[in-house]
Amino acid sequence: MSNSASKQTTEFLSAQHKLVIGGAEVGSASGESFETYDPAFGKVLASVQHAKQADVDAAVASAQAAQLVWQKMAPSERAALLMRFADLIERDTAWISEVESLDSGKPKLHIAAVDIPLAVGALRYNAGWCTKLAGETIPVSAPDMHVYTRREPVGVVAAIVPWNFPLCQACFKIAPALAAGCTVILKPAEQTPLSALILGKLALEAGIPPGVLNVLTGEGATTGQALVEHPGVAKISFTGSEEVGKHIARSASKTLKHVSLELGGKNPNIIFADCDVDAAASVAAGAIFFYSGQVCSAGSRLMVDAAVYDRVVDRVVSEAKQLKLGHGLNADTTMGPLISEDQLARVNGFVELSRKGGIEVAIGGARGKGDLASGSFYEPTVLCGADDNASVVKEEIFGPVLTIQKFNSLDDLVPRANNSNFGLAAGIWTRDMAKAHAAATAIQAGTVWINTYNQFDAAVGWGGFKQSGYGKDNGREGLDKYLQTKTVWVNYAQ
Ligand code: TXE
Repeated sequence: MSNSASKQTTEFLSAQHKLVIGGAEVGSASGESFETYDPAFGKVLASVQHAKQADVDAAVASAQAAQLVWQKMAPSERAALLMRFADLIERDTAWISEVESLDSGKPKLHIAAVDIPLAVGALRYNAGWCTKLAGETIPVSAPDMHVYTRREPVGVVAAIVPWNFPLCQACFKIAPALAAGCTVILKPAEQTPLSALILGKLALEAGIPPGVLNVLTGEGATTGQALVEHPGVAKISFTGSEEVGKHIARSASKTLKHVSLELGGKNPNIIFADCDVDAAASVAAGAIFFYSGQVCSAGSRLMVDAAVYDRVVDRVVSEAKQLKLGHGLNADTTMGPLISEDQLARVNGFVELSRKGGIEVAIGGARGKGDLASGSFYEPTVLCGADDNASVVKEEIFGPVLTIQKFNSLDDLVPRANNSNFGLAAGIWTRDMAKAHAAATAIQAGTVWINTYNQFDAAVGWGGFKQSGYGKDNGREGLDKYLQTKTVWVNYAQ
């Protein structure tokens, strides 16, 4: 562990980490555990429990029991508890950011500035909904009938989250689920289990009743799969890979669970010649290199009007040169390591394939040098001249690798921008608002940013089209998926 970690972080890491089930911290029934690493240099951070079927059974039973209490609690009281939960996360921003940085590799300062405010914002936004989950009355043809609807929680939710935004992805799912009156079993990624355990404890400190938020650390194929198959789980809310998302949809269909999937993206970021080109190019660099490109919304395909192509390439390359690769706890680090050596090998594999295919590497294309050479660091990389069917243009690399391509007109651009199985997000840069809206309408993506990129807000739905998945996180739509509607018919002539 880095020397710059605080006392609180050091104490947390050296504590015994257990599962959170029914308000208690318990060891796994099998006694099995696994280690989590600082991805920078692979140093062991902590050992956590490996939850298996018996632990999943216990967590589901506790969530089902707590469901009755939570669902019946006065909505204003539920709201107050979610607000308190948010306050506690905010209170602990400094050391939670350190733990999350050590576990995920991302810069501590980014976590404090981005991840934690998004997590806290999700809880506060959804707290506001607790008191507003109204049904409706429906006029019907039959005489003397009063028909009304109730918005009820779907039941126990399994929130399965990835390693790239462990804390805030968890809150994007926990917050609306709890606001809707559901209880939750949170399964963090095996690479980043620590912040989920902190969330489990803070929820209890906030006064959220035991069993309402349970945390099971473990692997996807065991813990995750057991949750997906468990008949007591009503809904799976998943963010992760396309492959696992499809597998979960198939498995969950056996017990007809509700499923929402946020899978990856290969997002076009489009620069027209009539925009503020330098500003666009500078944001475009941030759009790919933020968290080393391990972001589903990464602007990984930069498509540039031929008239300003050279200028944009120069500017993006110069932005890449200014990034400071380093350990996430260092205050001057602007880009941390990749999550693992495996991820680095995958990213480098794409780049090597491009090199062999004659694609120009304008900058980067190698692992970090000097002191960083023994860690999972990868240089910010810009590839120019790839054709539309190159694997680096088609596939989600999940690393700091940007392709820059030219286009000649809106008509040329749109089919190429849409030439992807994914449809998560897109960026459009132009001062011509008619063109901006025409492009926004034509692009197949769940989110389109115009003259900006990577904007998120708890009030705004987030989720993809096509094979980027279905169901939104955040916003009203993000809440609706944790609710089901019951219709009640009353014969008032009786
Ligand atoms: O994802 P997985 P991985 C993409 C990105 C990345 C690739 C692989 O391209 O390179 O996926 O990442 C749990 N039943 N994204 O392997 O395996 C797992 O334990 C239930 C994009 O890390 O999908 C973890 O908690 N759960 C993405 C979560 O699924 C299972 C973010 C994600 O892991 C399971 C992450 C199973 N059978 C990766 N198997 C995004 N949309 O942001 C695994 N899991």
